[in-house]
Amino acid sequence: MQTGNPDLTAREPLPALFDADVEALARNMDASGVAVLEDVIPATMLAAAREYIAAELVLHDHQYFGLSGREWIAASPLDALSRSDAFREILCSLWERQMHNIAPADDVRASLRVLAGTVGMRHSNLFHYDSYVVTALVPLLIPDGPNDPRGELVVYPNLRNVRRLAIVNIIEKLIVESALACWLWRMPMIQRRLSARAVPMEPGHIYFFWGMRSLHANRACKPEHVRSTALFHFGDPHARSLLKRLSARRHRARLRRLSRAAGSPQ
Ligand SMILES: O=C(O)CCC(=O)C(=O)O
Ligand SMILES: [Fe+2]
Repeated sequence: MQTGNPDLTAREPLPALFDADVEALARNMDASGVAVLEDVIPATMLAAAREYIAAELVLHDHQYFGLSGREWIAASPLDALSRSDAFREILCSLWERQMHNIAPADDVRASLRVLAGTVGMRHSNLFHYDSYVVTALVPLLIPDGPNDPRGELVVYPNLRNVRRLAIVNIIEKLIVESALACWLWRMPMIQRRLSARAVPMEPGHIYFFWGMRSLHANRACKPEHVRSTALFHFGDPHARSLLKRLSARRHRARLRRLSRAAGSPQ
C-alpha cells in the first residue's frame, strides 16, 4: 500500500497515513480478515530487535518465552515503535472505524512472543480471540528455509462482532478456546469450510486484524527454529470489568502451565 509521508526519522519510525489509507486498511480487515502495511519497519530496528531476541533466548534456555507489560518494551529496540504517534494514530483510527466512537485514551499494549524449542510448539495452534479490538502484528524473525514451516498466522476472519458484555465474551472464549475446539480449528477441512486464511509473515511488514472478532493462532515451526512476533493491541472494551480481570488471570495461568509442563523456565 502507498503511504502518505515516507519520511523516516529516528524518533518517528513509521510514515503517517492519510485517512484514505487507514480507510483502505479497515476495508481489507473487514473483507479478508487481515490488512498489510508493507516495508514500514526500518531495517535497523529489525536488526536490533533480532539481537535483543538472541540475548533473551540465552536467558530463557532457548525455549519459548513471552514478554508483556511496560518494562520490556521500554528497554527494547521496539520502544520507538510503541511510542510512535503515527502508529498510535493508525490504531486509534481503526478502533474508531470499528466502534463508531471516539477512541479511548488507553495505552497501546505491547507484547513479544518468541517461539523456540518444544515449548514453542505447545504455544502454537492455540486459537483465541484477543481481548482488544485492534491487533497489529509485527513479525521479527520468521523461519525462511525452502522446506521449513514458517508458522503462518491462521485467521478465521471476523467470525463474530465485538462483544459489549464481558460475560458473553468470557463464555464464548471458554468454549472456542478449549482444547477440543482448538483441535477442530486446526483441521484443514474446518479451515476450508470457514474460509480461514493462512497468512505467511514477512518481517518489515505490519499485519492488522480485528483481534477481538477474528479467531486466530500461529502454526507450529520446527523446535530448532525461532519465530518471533511483536503484538500491539489496542482498545479493550471490558478493561474495567472484574469478570474480565479474573478471565485474564486464568489465561496467564494457562500460559504458565504450558511452559511448566515442558519443564522450561518462564
Ligand atoms: O504470534 C502470532 O502470530 C500471534 C500471537 C497472538 O495472536 C497474540 O499474542 O495475541
Ligand atoms: Fe492474538
